[in-house]
Order: sequence, then C-alpha cells, then structure tokens
Amino acid sequence: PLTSSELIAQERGNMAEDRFGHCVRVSQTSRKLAQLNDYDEDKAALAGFVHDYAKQVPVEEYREVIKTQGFDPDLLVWGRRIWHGMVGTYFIKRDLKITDEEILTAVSRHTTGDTTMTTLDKIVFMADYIEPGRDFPGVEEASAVTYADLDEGVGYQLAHTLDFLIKQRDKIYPRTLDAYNVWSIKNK
Ligand code: DGI
Ligand code: FE
Ligand code: FE
Ligand code: FE
Repeated sequence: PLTSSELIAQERGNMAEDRFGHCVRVSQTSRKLAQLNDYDEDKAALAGFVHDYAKQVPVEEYREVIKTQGFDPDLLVWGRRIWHGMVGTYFIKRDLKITDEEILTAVSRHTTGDTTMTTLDKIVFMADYIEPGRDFPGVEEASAVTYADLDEGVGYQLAHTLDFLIKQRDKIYPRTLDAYNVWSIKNK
C-alpha cells in the first residue's frame, strides 16, 4: 500500500487544485456522516478522499481501458461524468493500490447511486452532494435531511438529480433511474 503522503501526492497530481479541495471536503464530510451512522470513520474518510481520483483522466485513456479491461462496451456511449466512478475504480486500484472492495464499490456507485447501497456507499454518495463547497439551490435542505436520516438524503439527492437532468433534457443512465425507483418513491 501507499503511505498516506504518497497517496496524497498521487491524488494531488492527478487533478486540478479545486477538485483536490472538493475531495478533501468530501473526506471530512464522510468522516462526519460515518460518526453519525456508526461506521468506521477512517475508512469513510479514505473513500471520500479518493472518490473523484479519476475525474480528470483523459477521455482517450478511459476509452482504451473500457475496451481492454473487461468493461461493458455500452459504457462507450457515455462520458467521464458516468465513467469516473465505475471505471475510475480501475485507476484507483492501479495507481493508489487500494484493494478494499467496500471502498471501490462506494466509489463505483457515487455518481448514480444503485438499487443496493451499503452504509459506506450512502455516506460517500451524500458527502459528495452536501460537502461545504457545494452551492446549488437546495443544498441546505439536502444537508439537513441527510444529517437527520441518511436514507432520506439518498432519496432526496436521487429525486433532485433526476429532476435536474430532465430539466436539462440530458440522458439518464439506467442505474440512476433504477436507484431512484428504490430510494425516492414515497408511499411504497
Ligand atoms: O464528480 P462530482 O461532480 O463531484 O459529483 P458526481 O460524481 O456525483 O457527479 C454529479 C453529476 O453527475 C451531476 O451533474 C449529475 C450527473 N449525473 C448523475 N446521474 C446521471 C448524471 N448525468 C447523466 N447524464 N446521467 C445520469 O444518469
Ligand atoms: Fe464524482
Ligand atoms: Fe455524487
Ligand atoms: Fe465528487
């Protein structure tokens, strides 16, 4: 494994300074959510720190990895917004030498959510959305909901993200919609 200073240097060198700051804040917010939800704080902090490690890897490198490393070729019609979680885990294993499957799964699910989510998945998913640098309309409500009830936060984020994507007439990755159907529907 890398030492913590090697890990920090590798992460800093793989992204712009503002993205690095976001990763540090997601790490801190993940730690706080872990404490509130009886989860291992150090593990949550590490997962939050690395969640966007591969956000700025060049598109051509992603395309090559998807084609040669056994990823579903249907991913090629998407882009880095979808790739950096589920394909990003490849770069995290390769460069950061992280092998903990719970951390890799949380990174993999952090953009779209999923029908099944562990406590760590939910922590990283929500920390990413409510870290103190976020300023979208509704972030204070999202934060209050999440600190009161982590599952409610997941439902809140999925509903608002879907609404946002539809307003932009952007396309919906099927897993995002599947996750919405599990976590956001009221009156189940
Ligand atoms: O990497 P970050 O910006 O920190 O955050 P993220 O990985 O959660 O990405 C958030 C963005 O991803 C947000 O603009 C919504 C978008 N997103 C989530 N699900 C989908 C999606 N974009 C598309 N096109 N389709 C989706 O299903
Ligand atoms: Fe991300
Ligand atoms: Fe997210
Ligand atoms: Fe992020």
